[in-house]
Amino acid sequence: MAFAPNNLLIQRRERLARSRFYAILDLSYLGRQDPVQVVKDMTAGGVDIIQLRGKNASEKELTALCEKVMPPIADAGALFILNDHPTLAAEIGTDGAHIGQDDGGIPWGWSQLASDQLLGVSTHSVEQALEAAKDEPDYIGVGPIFATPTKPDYTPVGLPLIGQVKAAVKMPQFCIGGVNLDTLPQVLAAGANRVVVVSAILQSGDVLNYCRRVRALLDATPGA
Ligand code: TZP
Ligand code: MG
Repeated sequence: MAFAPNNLLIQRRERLARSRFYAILDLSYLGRQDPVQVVKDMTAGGVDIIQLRGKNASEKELTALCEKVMPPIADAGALFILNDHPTLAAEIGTDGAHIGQDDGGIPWGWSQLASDQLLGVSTHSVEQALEAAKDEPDYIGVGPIFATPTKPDYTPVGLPLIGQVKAAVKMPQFCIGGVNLDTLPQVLAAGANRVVVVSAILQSGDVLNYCRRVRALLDATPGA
């Protein structure tokens, strides 16, 4: 970023640097679950960052949902990121926004956000990670590691990309796509330090217990 980081941005970056467990409140998996209870269970279960992802939701719906889930997330000391809508994220005052490769680019993302907000970007190859690194987002997503119904149009990148991206760029990287309790040991063994879990949590039937078990596996594998 071109300007000097302010205190809130520094604090958010410090919290991001300590974060290893990122969960997504993806509205396509929420069903009849209460979003406020879900985020409370996620944070009680050890989630560090929660993203709201509502591909079919209007800005009005997203705003209303943010207003509901932000207080319990903040009370629990977790970070809250809005997917796809940095302009709205700035209006609402989230901790940050996440954009994909087709969303207008990292400089555009920064231009929409307030100076104290975080920006993350999805990457799907070493080349994209290196390209993203030039614009210094706060973190990157790396994946989808495995095939996933949450992103059905994407070809899985496979476990080897984890080590390749880790060697290529230094910013925090969150491995995503098909990460669940069964696959997490392989993802960690491949060198991942930070992971994102979506459908496995929301389809588990017990968000608190599922998150606790993911957290326990992460804690048993010290971050590199
Ligand atoms: N970006 C890459 S894979 C993915 C996103 C948003 C979805 C991951 O979801 P799941 O259900 O944890 O496989
Ligand atoms: Mg997007």
